[in-house]
Amino acid sequence: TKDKNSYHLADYLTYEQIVRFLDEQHKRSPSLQNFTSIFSIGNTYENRSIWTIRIGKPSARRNILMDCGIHAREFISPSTCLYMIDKFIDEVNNRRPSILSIFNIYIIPLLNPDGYEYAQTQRRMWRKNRAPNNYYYGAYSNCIGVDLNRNFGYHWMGEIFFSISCTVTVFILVENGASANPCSETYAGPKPDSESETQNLQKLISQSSRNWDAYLTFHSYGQYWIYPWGFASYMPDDYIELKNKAEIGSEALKRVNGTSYKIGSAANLLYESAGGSDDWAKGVGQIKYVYTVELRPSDDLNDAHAHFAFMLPSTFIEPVGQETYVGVKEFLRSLITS
Ligand code: ING
Ligand code: ZN
Repeated sequence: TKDKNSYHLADYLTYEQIVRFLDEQHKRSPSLQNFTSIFSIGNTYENRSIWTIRIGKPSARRNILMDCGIHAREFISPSTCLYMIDKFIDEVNNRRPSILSIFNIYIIPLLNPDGYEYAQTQRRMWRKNRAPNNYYYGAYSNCIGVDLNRNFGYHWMGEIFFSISCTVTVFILVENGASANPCSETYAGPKPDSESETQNLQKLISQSSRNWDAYLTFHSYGQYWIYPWGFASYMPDDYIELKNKAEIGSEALKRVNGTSYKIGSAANLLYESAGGSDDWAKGVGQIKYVYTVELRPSDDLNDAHAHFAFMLPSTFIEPVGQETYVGVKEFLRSLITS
């Protein structure tokens, strides 16, 4: 029989193909259409809709949020969200929606479509969004784009920035993972929460009556399952619980293809950097289980696939999607009893 998944597994999709894919997924079983809904959380700078799909039984009371594609060049991230959407809808169609009778799962497969489109058509290594940084937008540069994962307003640009207003401090913080220079890859924006992509995600998290059990944001690469904080090297009070659940997820993930993940806080495992969506989701959004998942490949140069970095060939879409889906599902299962 024809593989109904071949359409999206063969290659990395364009924004337009992703929109069509979501629509097709929603229409897959007309009799179960109230299990899914599609809506836009708002527009990007270039006026693209940021599409979101909800999957879950109408009676499901708890809510999970996942996003992909905050960074343009990390193509394996949106493809993994699409893979998971397909698999969660399979569960609905096969009438074994155990997890989906408890959780509504909201998935935003591409938070930064402007950057993604640009990376696909113009410059493969583009990371930021595509907002201009000119006078009218509160910045003074011809360089384009804000790093959305430095723009979130929880300890934005580092906490010391606000408590001690001194040029030297600012300079040190610039070295610390978020930049005040619009030409930098990690430009944090003219002010916290300045970008429409940032604001739209924040609105979904906080302006609704929903409360969220977990927020997972998918990036690449490195094979890390990361919990907060990114802005400082100390841990959240409940980090033991966050660590335990990350272990459950990553161990299940590993059983699929042998892919191993490292677990730790962002600042300890990678580098200190303020303004991430994960820190905001925990610090302001008050979501308990918050993770940044850095997908394949590994960044360990002894690993045969490390050299692919952001350019992971499309043959990896399926194995990465498959193992990530299993890991996420086990993680979600572990939340049911708690
Ligand atoms: N890595 C993340 C980044 O935004 C990170 C790492 C995660 C930093 C969480 C801060 C908080 O730099 C990639 N690959 O984007
Ligand atoms: Zn990233």
